[in-house]
Amino acid sequence: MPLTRRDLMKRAGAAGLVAGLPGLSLAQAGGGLLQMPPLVDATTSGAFDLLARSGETNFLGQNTTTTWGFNDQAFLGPTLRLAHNSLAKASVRNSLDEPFSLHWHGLEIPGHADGGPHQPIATGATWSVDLDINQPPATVWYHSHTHLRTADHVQKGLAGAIQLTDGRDDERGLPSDYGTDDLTLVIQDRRFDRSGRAVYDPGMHDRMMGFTGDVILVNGQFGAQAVVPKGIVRLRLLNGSNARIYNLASRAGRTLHLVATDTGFLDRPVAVDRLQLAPGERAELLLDFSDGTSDMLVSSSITNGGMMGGGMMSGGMMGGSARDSFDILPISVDPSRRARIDRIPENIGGTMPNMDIRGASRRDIALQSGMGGMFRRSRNQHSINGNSFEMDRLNFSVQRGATEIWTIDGQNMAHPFHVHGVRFQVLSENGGPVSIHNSGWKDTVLVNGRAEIALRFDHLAPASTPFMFHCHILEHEDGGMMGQFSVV
Ligand SMILES: [Cu+2]
Repeated sequence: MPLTRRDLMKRAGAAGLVAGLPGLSLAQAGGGLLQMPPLVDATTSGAFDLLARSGETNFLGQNTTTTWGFNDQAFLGPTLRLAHNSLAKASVRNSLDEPFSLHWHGLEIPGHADGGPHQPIATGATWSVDLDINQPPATVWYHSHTHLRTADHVQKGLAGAIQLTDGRDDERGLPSDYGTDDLTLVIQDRRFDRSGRAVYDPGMHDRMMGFTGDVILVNGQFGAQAVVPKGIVRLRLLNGSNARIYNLASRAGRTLHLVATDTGFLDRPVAVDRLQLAPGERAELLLDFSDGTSDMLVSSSITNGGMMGGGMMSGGMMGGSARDSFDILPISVDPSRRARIDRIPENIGGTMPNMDIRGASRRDIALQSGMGGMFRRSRNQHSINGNSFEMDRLNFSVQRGATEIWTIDGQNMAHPFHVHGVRFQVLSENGGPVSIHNSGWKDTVLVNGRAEIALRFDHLAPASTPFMFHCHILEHEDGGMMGQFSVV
């Protein structure tokens, strides 16, 4: 008789560490079939509602955790499908007992619609906002961006995926049947106590390095298995973790065909054998399951070394105790179903970034978590250019239509750097060429050393609702590694 998930969780509870059980693979965990978040298709209606609510979630078959979600979900929110060039009327209601703001991560819209920390939605209130969307198709997302509370809120579940579509994926030869050959995968890590409750209690080390967990959830599920048709399958990956960087690969050695980065399609698929995905980043992959054999999406060892790690991210295990290789998602093939797409397309037709940077002004951005911060009384251990984030201080202002080149300097450890209101081009990494996964349009880039990016500011953001730029390790963001600028 196969082990049930409950059996395994009981054992895991005894061991105190679910994912730490020797030999426990997700394929054995029996977490059921992977569920997609419910799809809210607003491409026709041009309107959608999100109701933030509290609920109970049983992640591991033991005790439940009080979590937050949207609409019918106790944890996370629906996938929103929006037209890439449309006006979408959003209505966000707060039935939680504390305020939150909701940021549309990757949407290129004006500051007044951006949902940053200056736009909290009070308990019982509704935020109605018009999202005037005009940008290439992409997988973007929404999440809490609440002053000092983003890390806690995203852990609780205030996040979800958004598909920006132009309805032309058939022409591109891309799978687009939601939940069948087109899977949305929200990847997050969590810590659990012995009773199976998710815990978020960041200590000093977590606030310095970012909070990571030893259990990986996909769409809020642990141990669930995806079943796909024979043929080409599209994975829309969203790293919704607070701090963990994944280094994704196929255990069976399948080629990963990268077709999209954060904010747009590539011109053609690029074959890679692994894909780095940092917090806040998205990527779309095609995998070929024509041969009918099963697989496991895994994340191999990757440690954000930080101050103890010699200043750079390392491929090896650091410090001895860190466990950072994971099974992410077992994928098996239903041989009775044939996928609509049976070969990897040669072209996708996306526009690769090639910004005109003549005359662009330059700006230096230093991401800092000073040694001194560890010992200061201040909550703000992190800063940018020497300043921890303050709600009432604008860091700078740029002219609408201006193009700038920013040099981002990430000291001590790798930081995923995100800018609101724009998509950007990565020009160089550590003075050299740009890695493949950063070659398309981006809104978040993992800066491991130094990176140069080019940005053009097309949307207005007044000083009252400015755009944020920050590290997407959420403990760093809340700890002050964030700034804000207006576009006038
Ligand atoms: Cu950071």
